[in-house]
Amino acid sequence: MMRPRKTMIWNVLLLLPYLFAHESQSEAVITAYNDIGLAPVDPEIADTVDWSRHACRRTCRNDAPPLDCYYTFKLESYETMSKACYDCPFNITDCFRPHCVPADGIRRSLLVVNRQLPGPPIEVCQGDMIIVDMINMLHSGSTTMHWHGQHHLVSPYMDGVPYISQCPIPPGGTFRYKYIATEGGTHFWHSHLGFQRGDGVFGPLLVRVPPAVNWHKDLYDFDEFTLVVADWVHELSDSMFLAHHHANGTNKAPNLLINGLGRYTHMRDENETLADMPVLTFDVQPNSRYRFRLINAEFLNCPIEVSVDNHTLLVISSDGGDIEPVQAESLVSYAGERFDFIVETNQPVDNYWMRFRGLMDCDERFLSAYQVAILRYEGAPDGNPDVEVSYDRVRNDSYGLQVNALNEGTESNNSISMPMLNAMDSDDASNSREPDYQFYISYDFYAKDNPSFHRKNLYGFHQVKDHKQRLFTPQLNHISMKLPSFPLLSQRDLIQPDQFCNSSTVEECEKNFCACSHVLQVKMNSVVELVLVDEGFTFDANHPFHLHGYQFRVVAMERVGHNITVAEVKEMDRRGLINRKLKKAPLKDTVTVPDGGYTILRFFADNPGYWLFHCHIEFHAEIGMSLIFKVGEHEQMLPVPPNFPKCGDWSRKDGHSGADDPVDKTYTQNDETYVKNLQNLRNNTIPMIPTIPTIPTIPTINATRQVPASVDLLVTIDHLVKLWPRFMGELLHRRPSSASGPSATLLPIMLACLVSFVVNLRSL
Ligand SMILES: *[C@@H]1O[C@H](CO)[C@@H](O)[C@H](O)[C@H]1NC(C)=O
Ligand SMILES: *[C@@H]1O[C@H](CO)[C@@H](O)[C@H](O)[C@H]1NC(C)=O
Ligand SMILES: *[C@@H]1O[C@H](CO)[C@@H](O)[C@H](O)[C@H]1NC(C)=O
Ligand SMILES: *[C@@H]1O[C@H](CO)[C@@H](O)[C@H](O)[C@H]1NC(C)=O
Ligand SMILES: *[C@@H]1O[C@H](CO)[C@@H](O)[C@H](O)[C@H]1NC(C)=O
Ligand SMILES: *[C@@H]1O[C@H](CO)[C@@H](O)[C@H](O)[C@H]1NC(C)=O
Ligand SMILES: *[C@@H]1O[C@H](CO)[C@@H](O)[C@H](O)[C@H]1NC(C)=O
Ligand SMILES: *[C@@H]1O[C@H](CO)[C@@H](O)[C@H](O)[C@H]1NC(C)=O
Ligand SMILES: *[C@@H]1O[C@H](CO)[C@@H](O)[C@H](O)[C@H]1NC(C)=O
Ligand SMILES: *[C@@H]1O[C@H](CO)[C@@H](O)[C@H](O)[C@H]1NC(C)=O
Ligand SMILES: [Cu+2]
Repeated sequence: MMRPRKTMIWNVLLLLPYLFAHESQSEAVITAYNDIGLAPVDPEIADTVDWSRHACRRTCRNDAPPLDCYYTFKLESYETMSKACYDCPFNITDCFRPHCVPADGIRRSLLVVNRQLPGPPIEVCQGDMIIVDMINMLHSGSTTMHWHGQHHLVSPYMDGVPYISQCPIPPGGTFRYKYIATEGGTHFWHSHLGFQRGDGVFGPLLVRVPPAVNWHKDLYDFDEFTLVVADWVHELSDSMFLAHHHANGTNKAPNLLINGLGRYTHMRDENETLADMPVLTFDVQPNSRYRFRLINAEFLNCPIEVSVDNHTLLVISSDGGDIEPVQAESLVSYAGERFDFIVETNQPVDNYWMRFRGLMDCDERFLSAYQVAILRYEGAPDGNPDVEVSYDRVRNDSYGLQVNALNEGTESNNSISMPMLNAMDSDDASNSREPDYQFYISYDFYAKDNPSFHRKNLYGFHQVKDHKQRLFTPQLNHISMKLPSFPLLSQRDLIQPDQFCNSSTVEECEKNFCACSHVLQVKMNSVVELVLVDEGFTFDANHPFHLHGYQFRVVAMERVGHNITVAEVKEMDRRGLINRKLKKAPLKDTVTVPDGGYTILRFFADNPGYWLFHCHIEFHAEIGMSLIFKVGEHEQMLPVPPNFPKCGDWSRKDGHSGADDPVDKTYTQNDETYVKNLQNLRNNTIPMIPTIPTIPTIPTINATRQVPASVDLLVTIDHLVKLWPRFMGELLHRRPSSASGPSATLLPIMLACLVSFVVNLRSL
């Protein structure tokens, strides 16, 4: 077995001729449709237009001006295999009728945007303005939309995190998201509220870049294919969550969907005719190279192993950060991650399986969840590949190693872990400066009386005899996140001095259950190192972590043993046993940590604001497996646009909508306050309708390029001056060194920005 590093070098060497051989190829062609979306789209027709024909989906050119790209998203509760599906799957055409959400053929309730699953794709060119009118048509339940992978350098309040960047959008409410697509690459949008992502509220967000800043443009001929993977259960995720957290219900997914399609069981009609649900099929030409953009939109603990029979994957990018290409036999992706890979159709004309195999909670110990898609060469019959397919799969090492394997770090000889990959982008402050802060963030599942699921003396953790019904609580540094009742960023004037906590302000949280607003504060322009430690005592689990507002460098990742403590990791580091690979460390925004091991990240804190850092498994994040980075001081954070929706806690005695109790150790409901409030209500001394966030109008964020019509001229100028270099850096920083001169594409953007900046100054 070759050592991984050698293998990688070998791979890169193999690629060099490849790079040059195709030097003359032009960029991959994306067809421009020029149909819809250059002006706001009427909500009436939002669920009947074909969003994949959006005018912003086009070939990105070096010298083309950016566009304003409009989308109208209607969020609704809905049903799979509804009457819109007619005879699906007995008539396959019917499965693709408008508003038919076939999923895997099992009828269930779900949530959809514009009655499709996945939701409408957003496909733009870097520098475009994305404008999404989010209409919440749920009967009950609020929402927010997060643009996973975008950093919102000049629009932090558009990050879509409830109680951090904005108020939840109430049922019946509308909110206009508006931001510049600065981060090129494969991203996705998804609801950040509750478990809505698990119920279907997600879709692709692809930001293509012009050839001058596209490192790998010569490695592929077509850039048309997106793969959105979802772990699929057969009930609403709310009811699954409740059954698992309060009783003996399962938290394991039985199936996966690829772009909303998949098989589960044979379907049978009234005459016992059998039919299979349709699976995703890619029609390809022989001897071509196809770029696939893989998005892991999952919500449970179900890492996916991806492979294509008889083909290799050339992995070129992850989370929007291009890497030196590596040839892989397969790759593993975790919830929230994206990978771009190229498949070369160099095999005999035939049908081939693309396999998606669930690991961890989806593996053969549980329900063996897997799914397939078909790679169909032109000229191959219209059917399944001849090979039988099942959950089992044999790795073929002659094709290469696996990338990002489960619970394997740089110690592994059988896989290529993230720190072994090399970023295409040049080194920057994040990996060339000594860190100003180092934070250890450790976690496990703890046997604590988390009052949400175990009430002391009633059904305390150890009182419950049926071990299946004992709920271990996942926590970061022994703290469960308790979000405030108002958004920290947009209503920061309400923050109380003692509102935040962290491991240095709390006590005895290893024994007791602690919940509070967990905040780590760093100064602007500091380098931050995070040492994530998965202690690994309780379960063989695995958590992918996502950081908002930034990309980080993955500088180390190792599985040490079945279990490990922070003290042991510190000791290893002191003794020089932890090797940080700083040079060319890959840039990502979501990363896994081996169970019983660590992953070390570094980022340069130049984006001021409150940014969430959390496990991307919804069942974990929603019960507090998250913390917040406060970067910079309030004065350094961008002002909030005028009329930005507000919300908060209406029940305070002092009438001040405000801070939660700093630390909630034992969860004592303040009965006195409650009763008083109730009396107040009865006496009608305070209005019956609390000040819920009503969002009657779309907040008027001025339509000009990037300066919010701000409240304070001085603050705005100050901010722009500070953020300008970073913003330009964002747009420019992926320029390959080989590109000729400064990117011509970006000059118009810069000019547009400058003009709009001046215009805005005038208008203020
Ligand atoms: C299948 O459904 C389509 C409409 O969705 C219809 O045009 C076609 O005739 C149907 N095929 C059969 C065999 O019924
Ligand atoms: C949960 O408990 C019930 C009995 O209370 C039992 O019938 C059922 O099989 C259990 N489910 C699981 C997943 O263990
Ligand atoms: C089932 O068979 C009956 C009798 O042949 C036929 O009338 C009916 O249309 C069939 N149903 C379906 C769904 O094909
Ligand atoms: C794919 O690979 C398998 C195993 O190497 C081989 O048996 C099979 O013939 C190949 N399929 C095609 C269509 O070449
Ligand atoms: C692995 O792939 C090679 C072709 O690259 C093939 O010759 C060999 O039979 C495959 N091995 C297995 C176990 O399929
Ligand atoms: C990897 O290979 C090296 C050298 O052959 C060996 O010392 C090491 O133990 C191997 N690591 C694992 C995890 O097998
Ligand atoms: C911990 O919280 C306290 C109180 O909010 C704060 O002063 C301190 O800076 C925090 N520590 C870190 C590392 O952020
Ligand atoms: C920790 O891991 C070791 C093996 O590496 C095992 O022997 C031990 O039982 C584990 N400890 C706990 C508490 O699980
Ligand atoms: C509400 O009314 C009750 C009598 O109906 C009175 O005792 C109480 O003091 C009132 N509470 C407030 C807050 O005014
Ligand atoms: C945006 O700003 C322009 C001037 O820069 C002004 O004319 C226009 O009314 C503003 N639009 C909104 C929606 O505030
Ligand atoms: Cu987790």
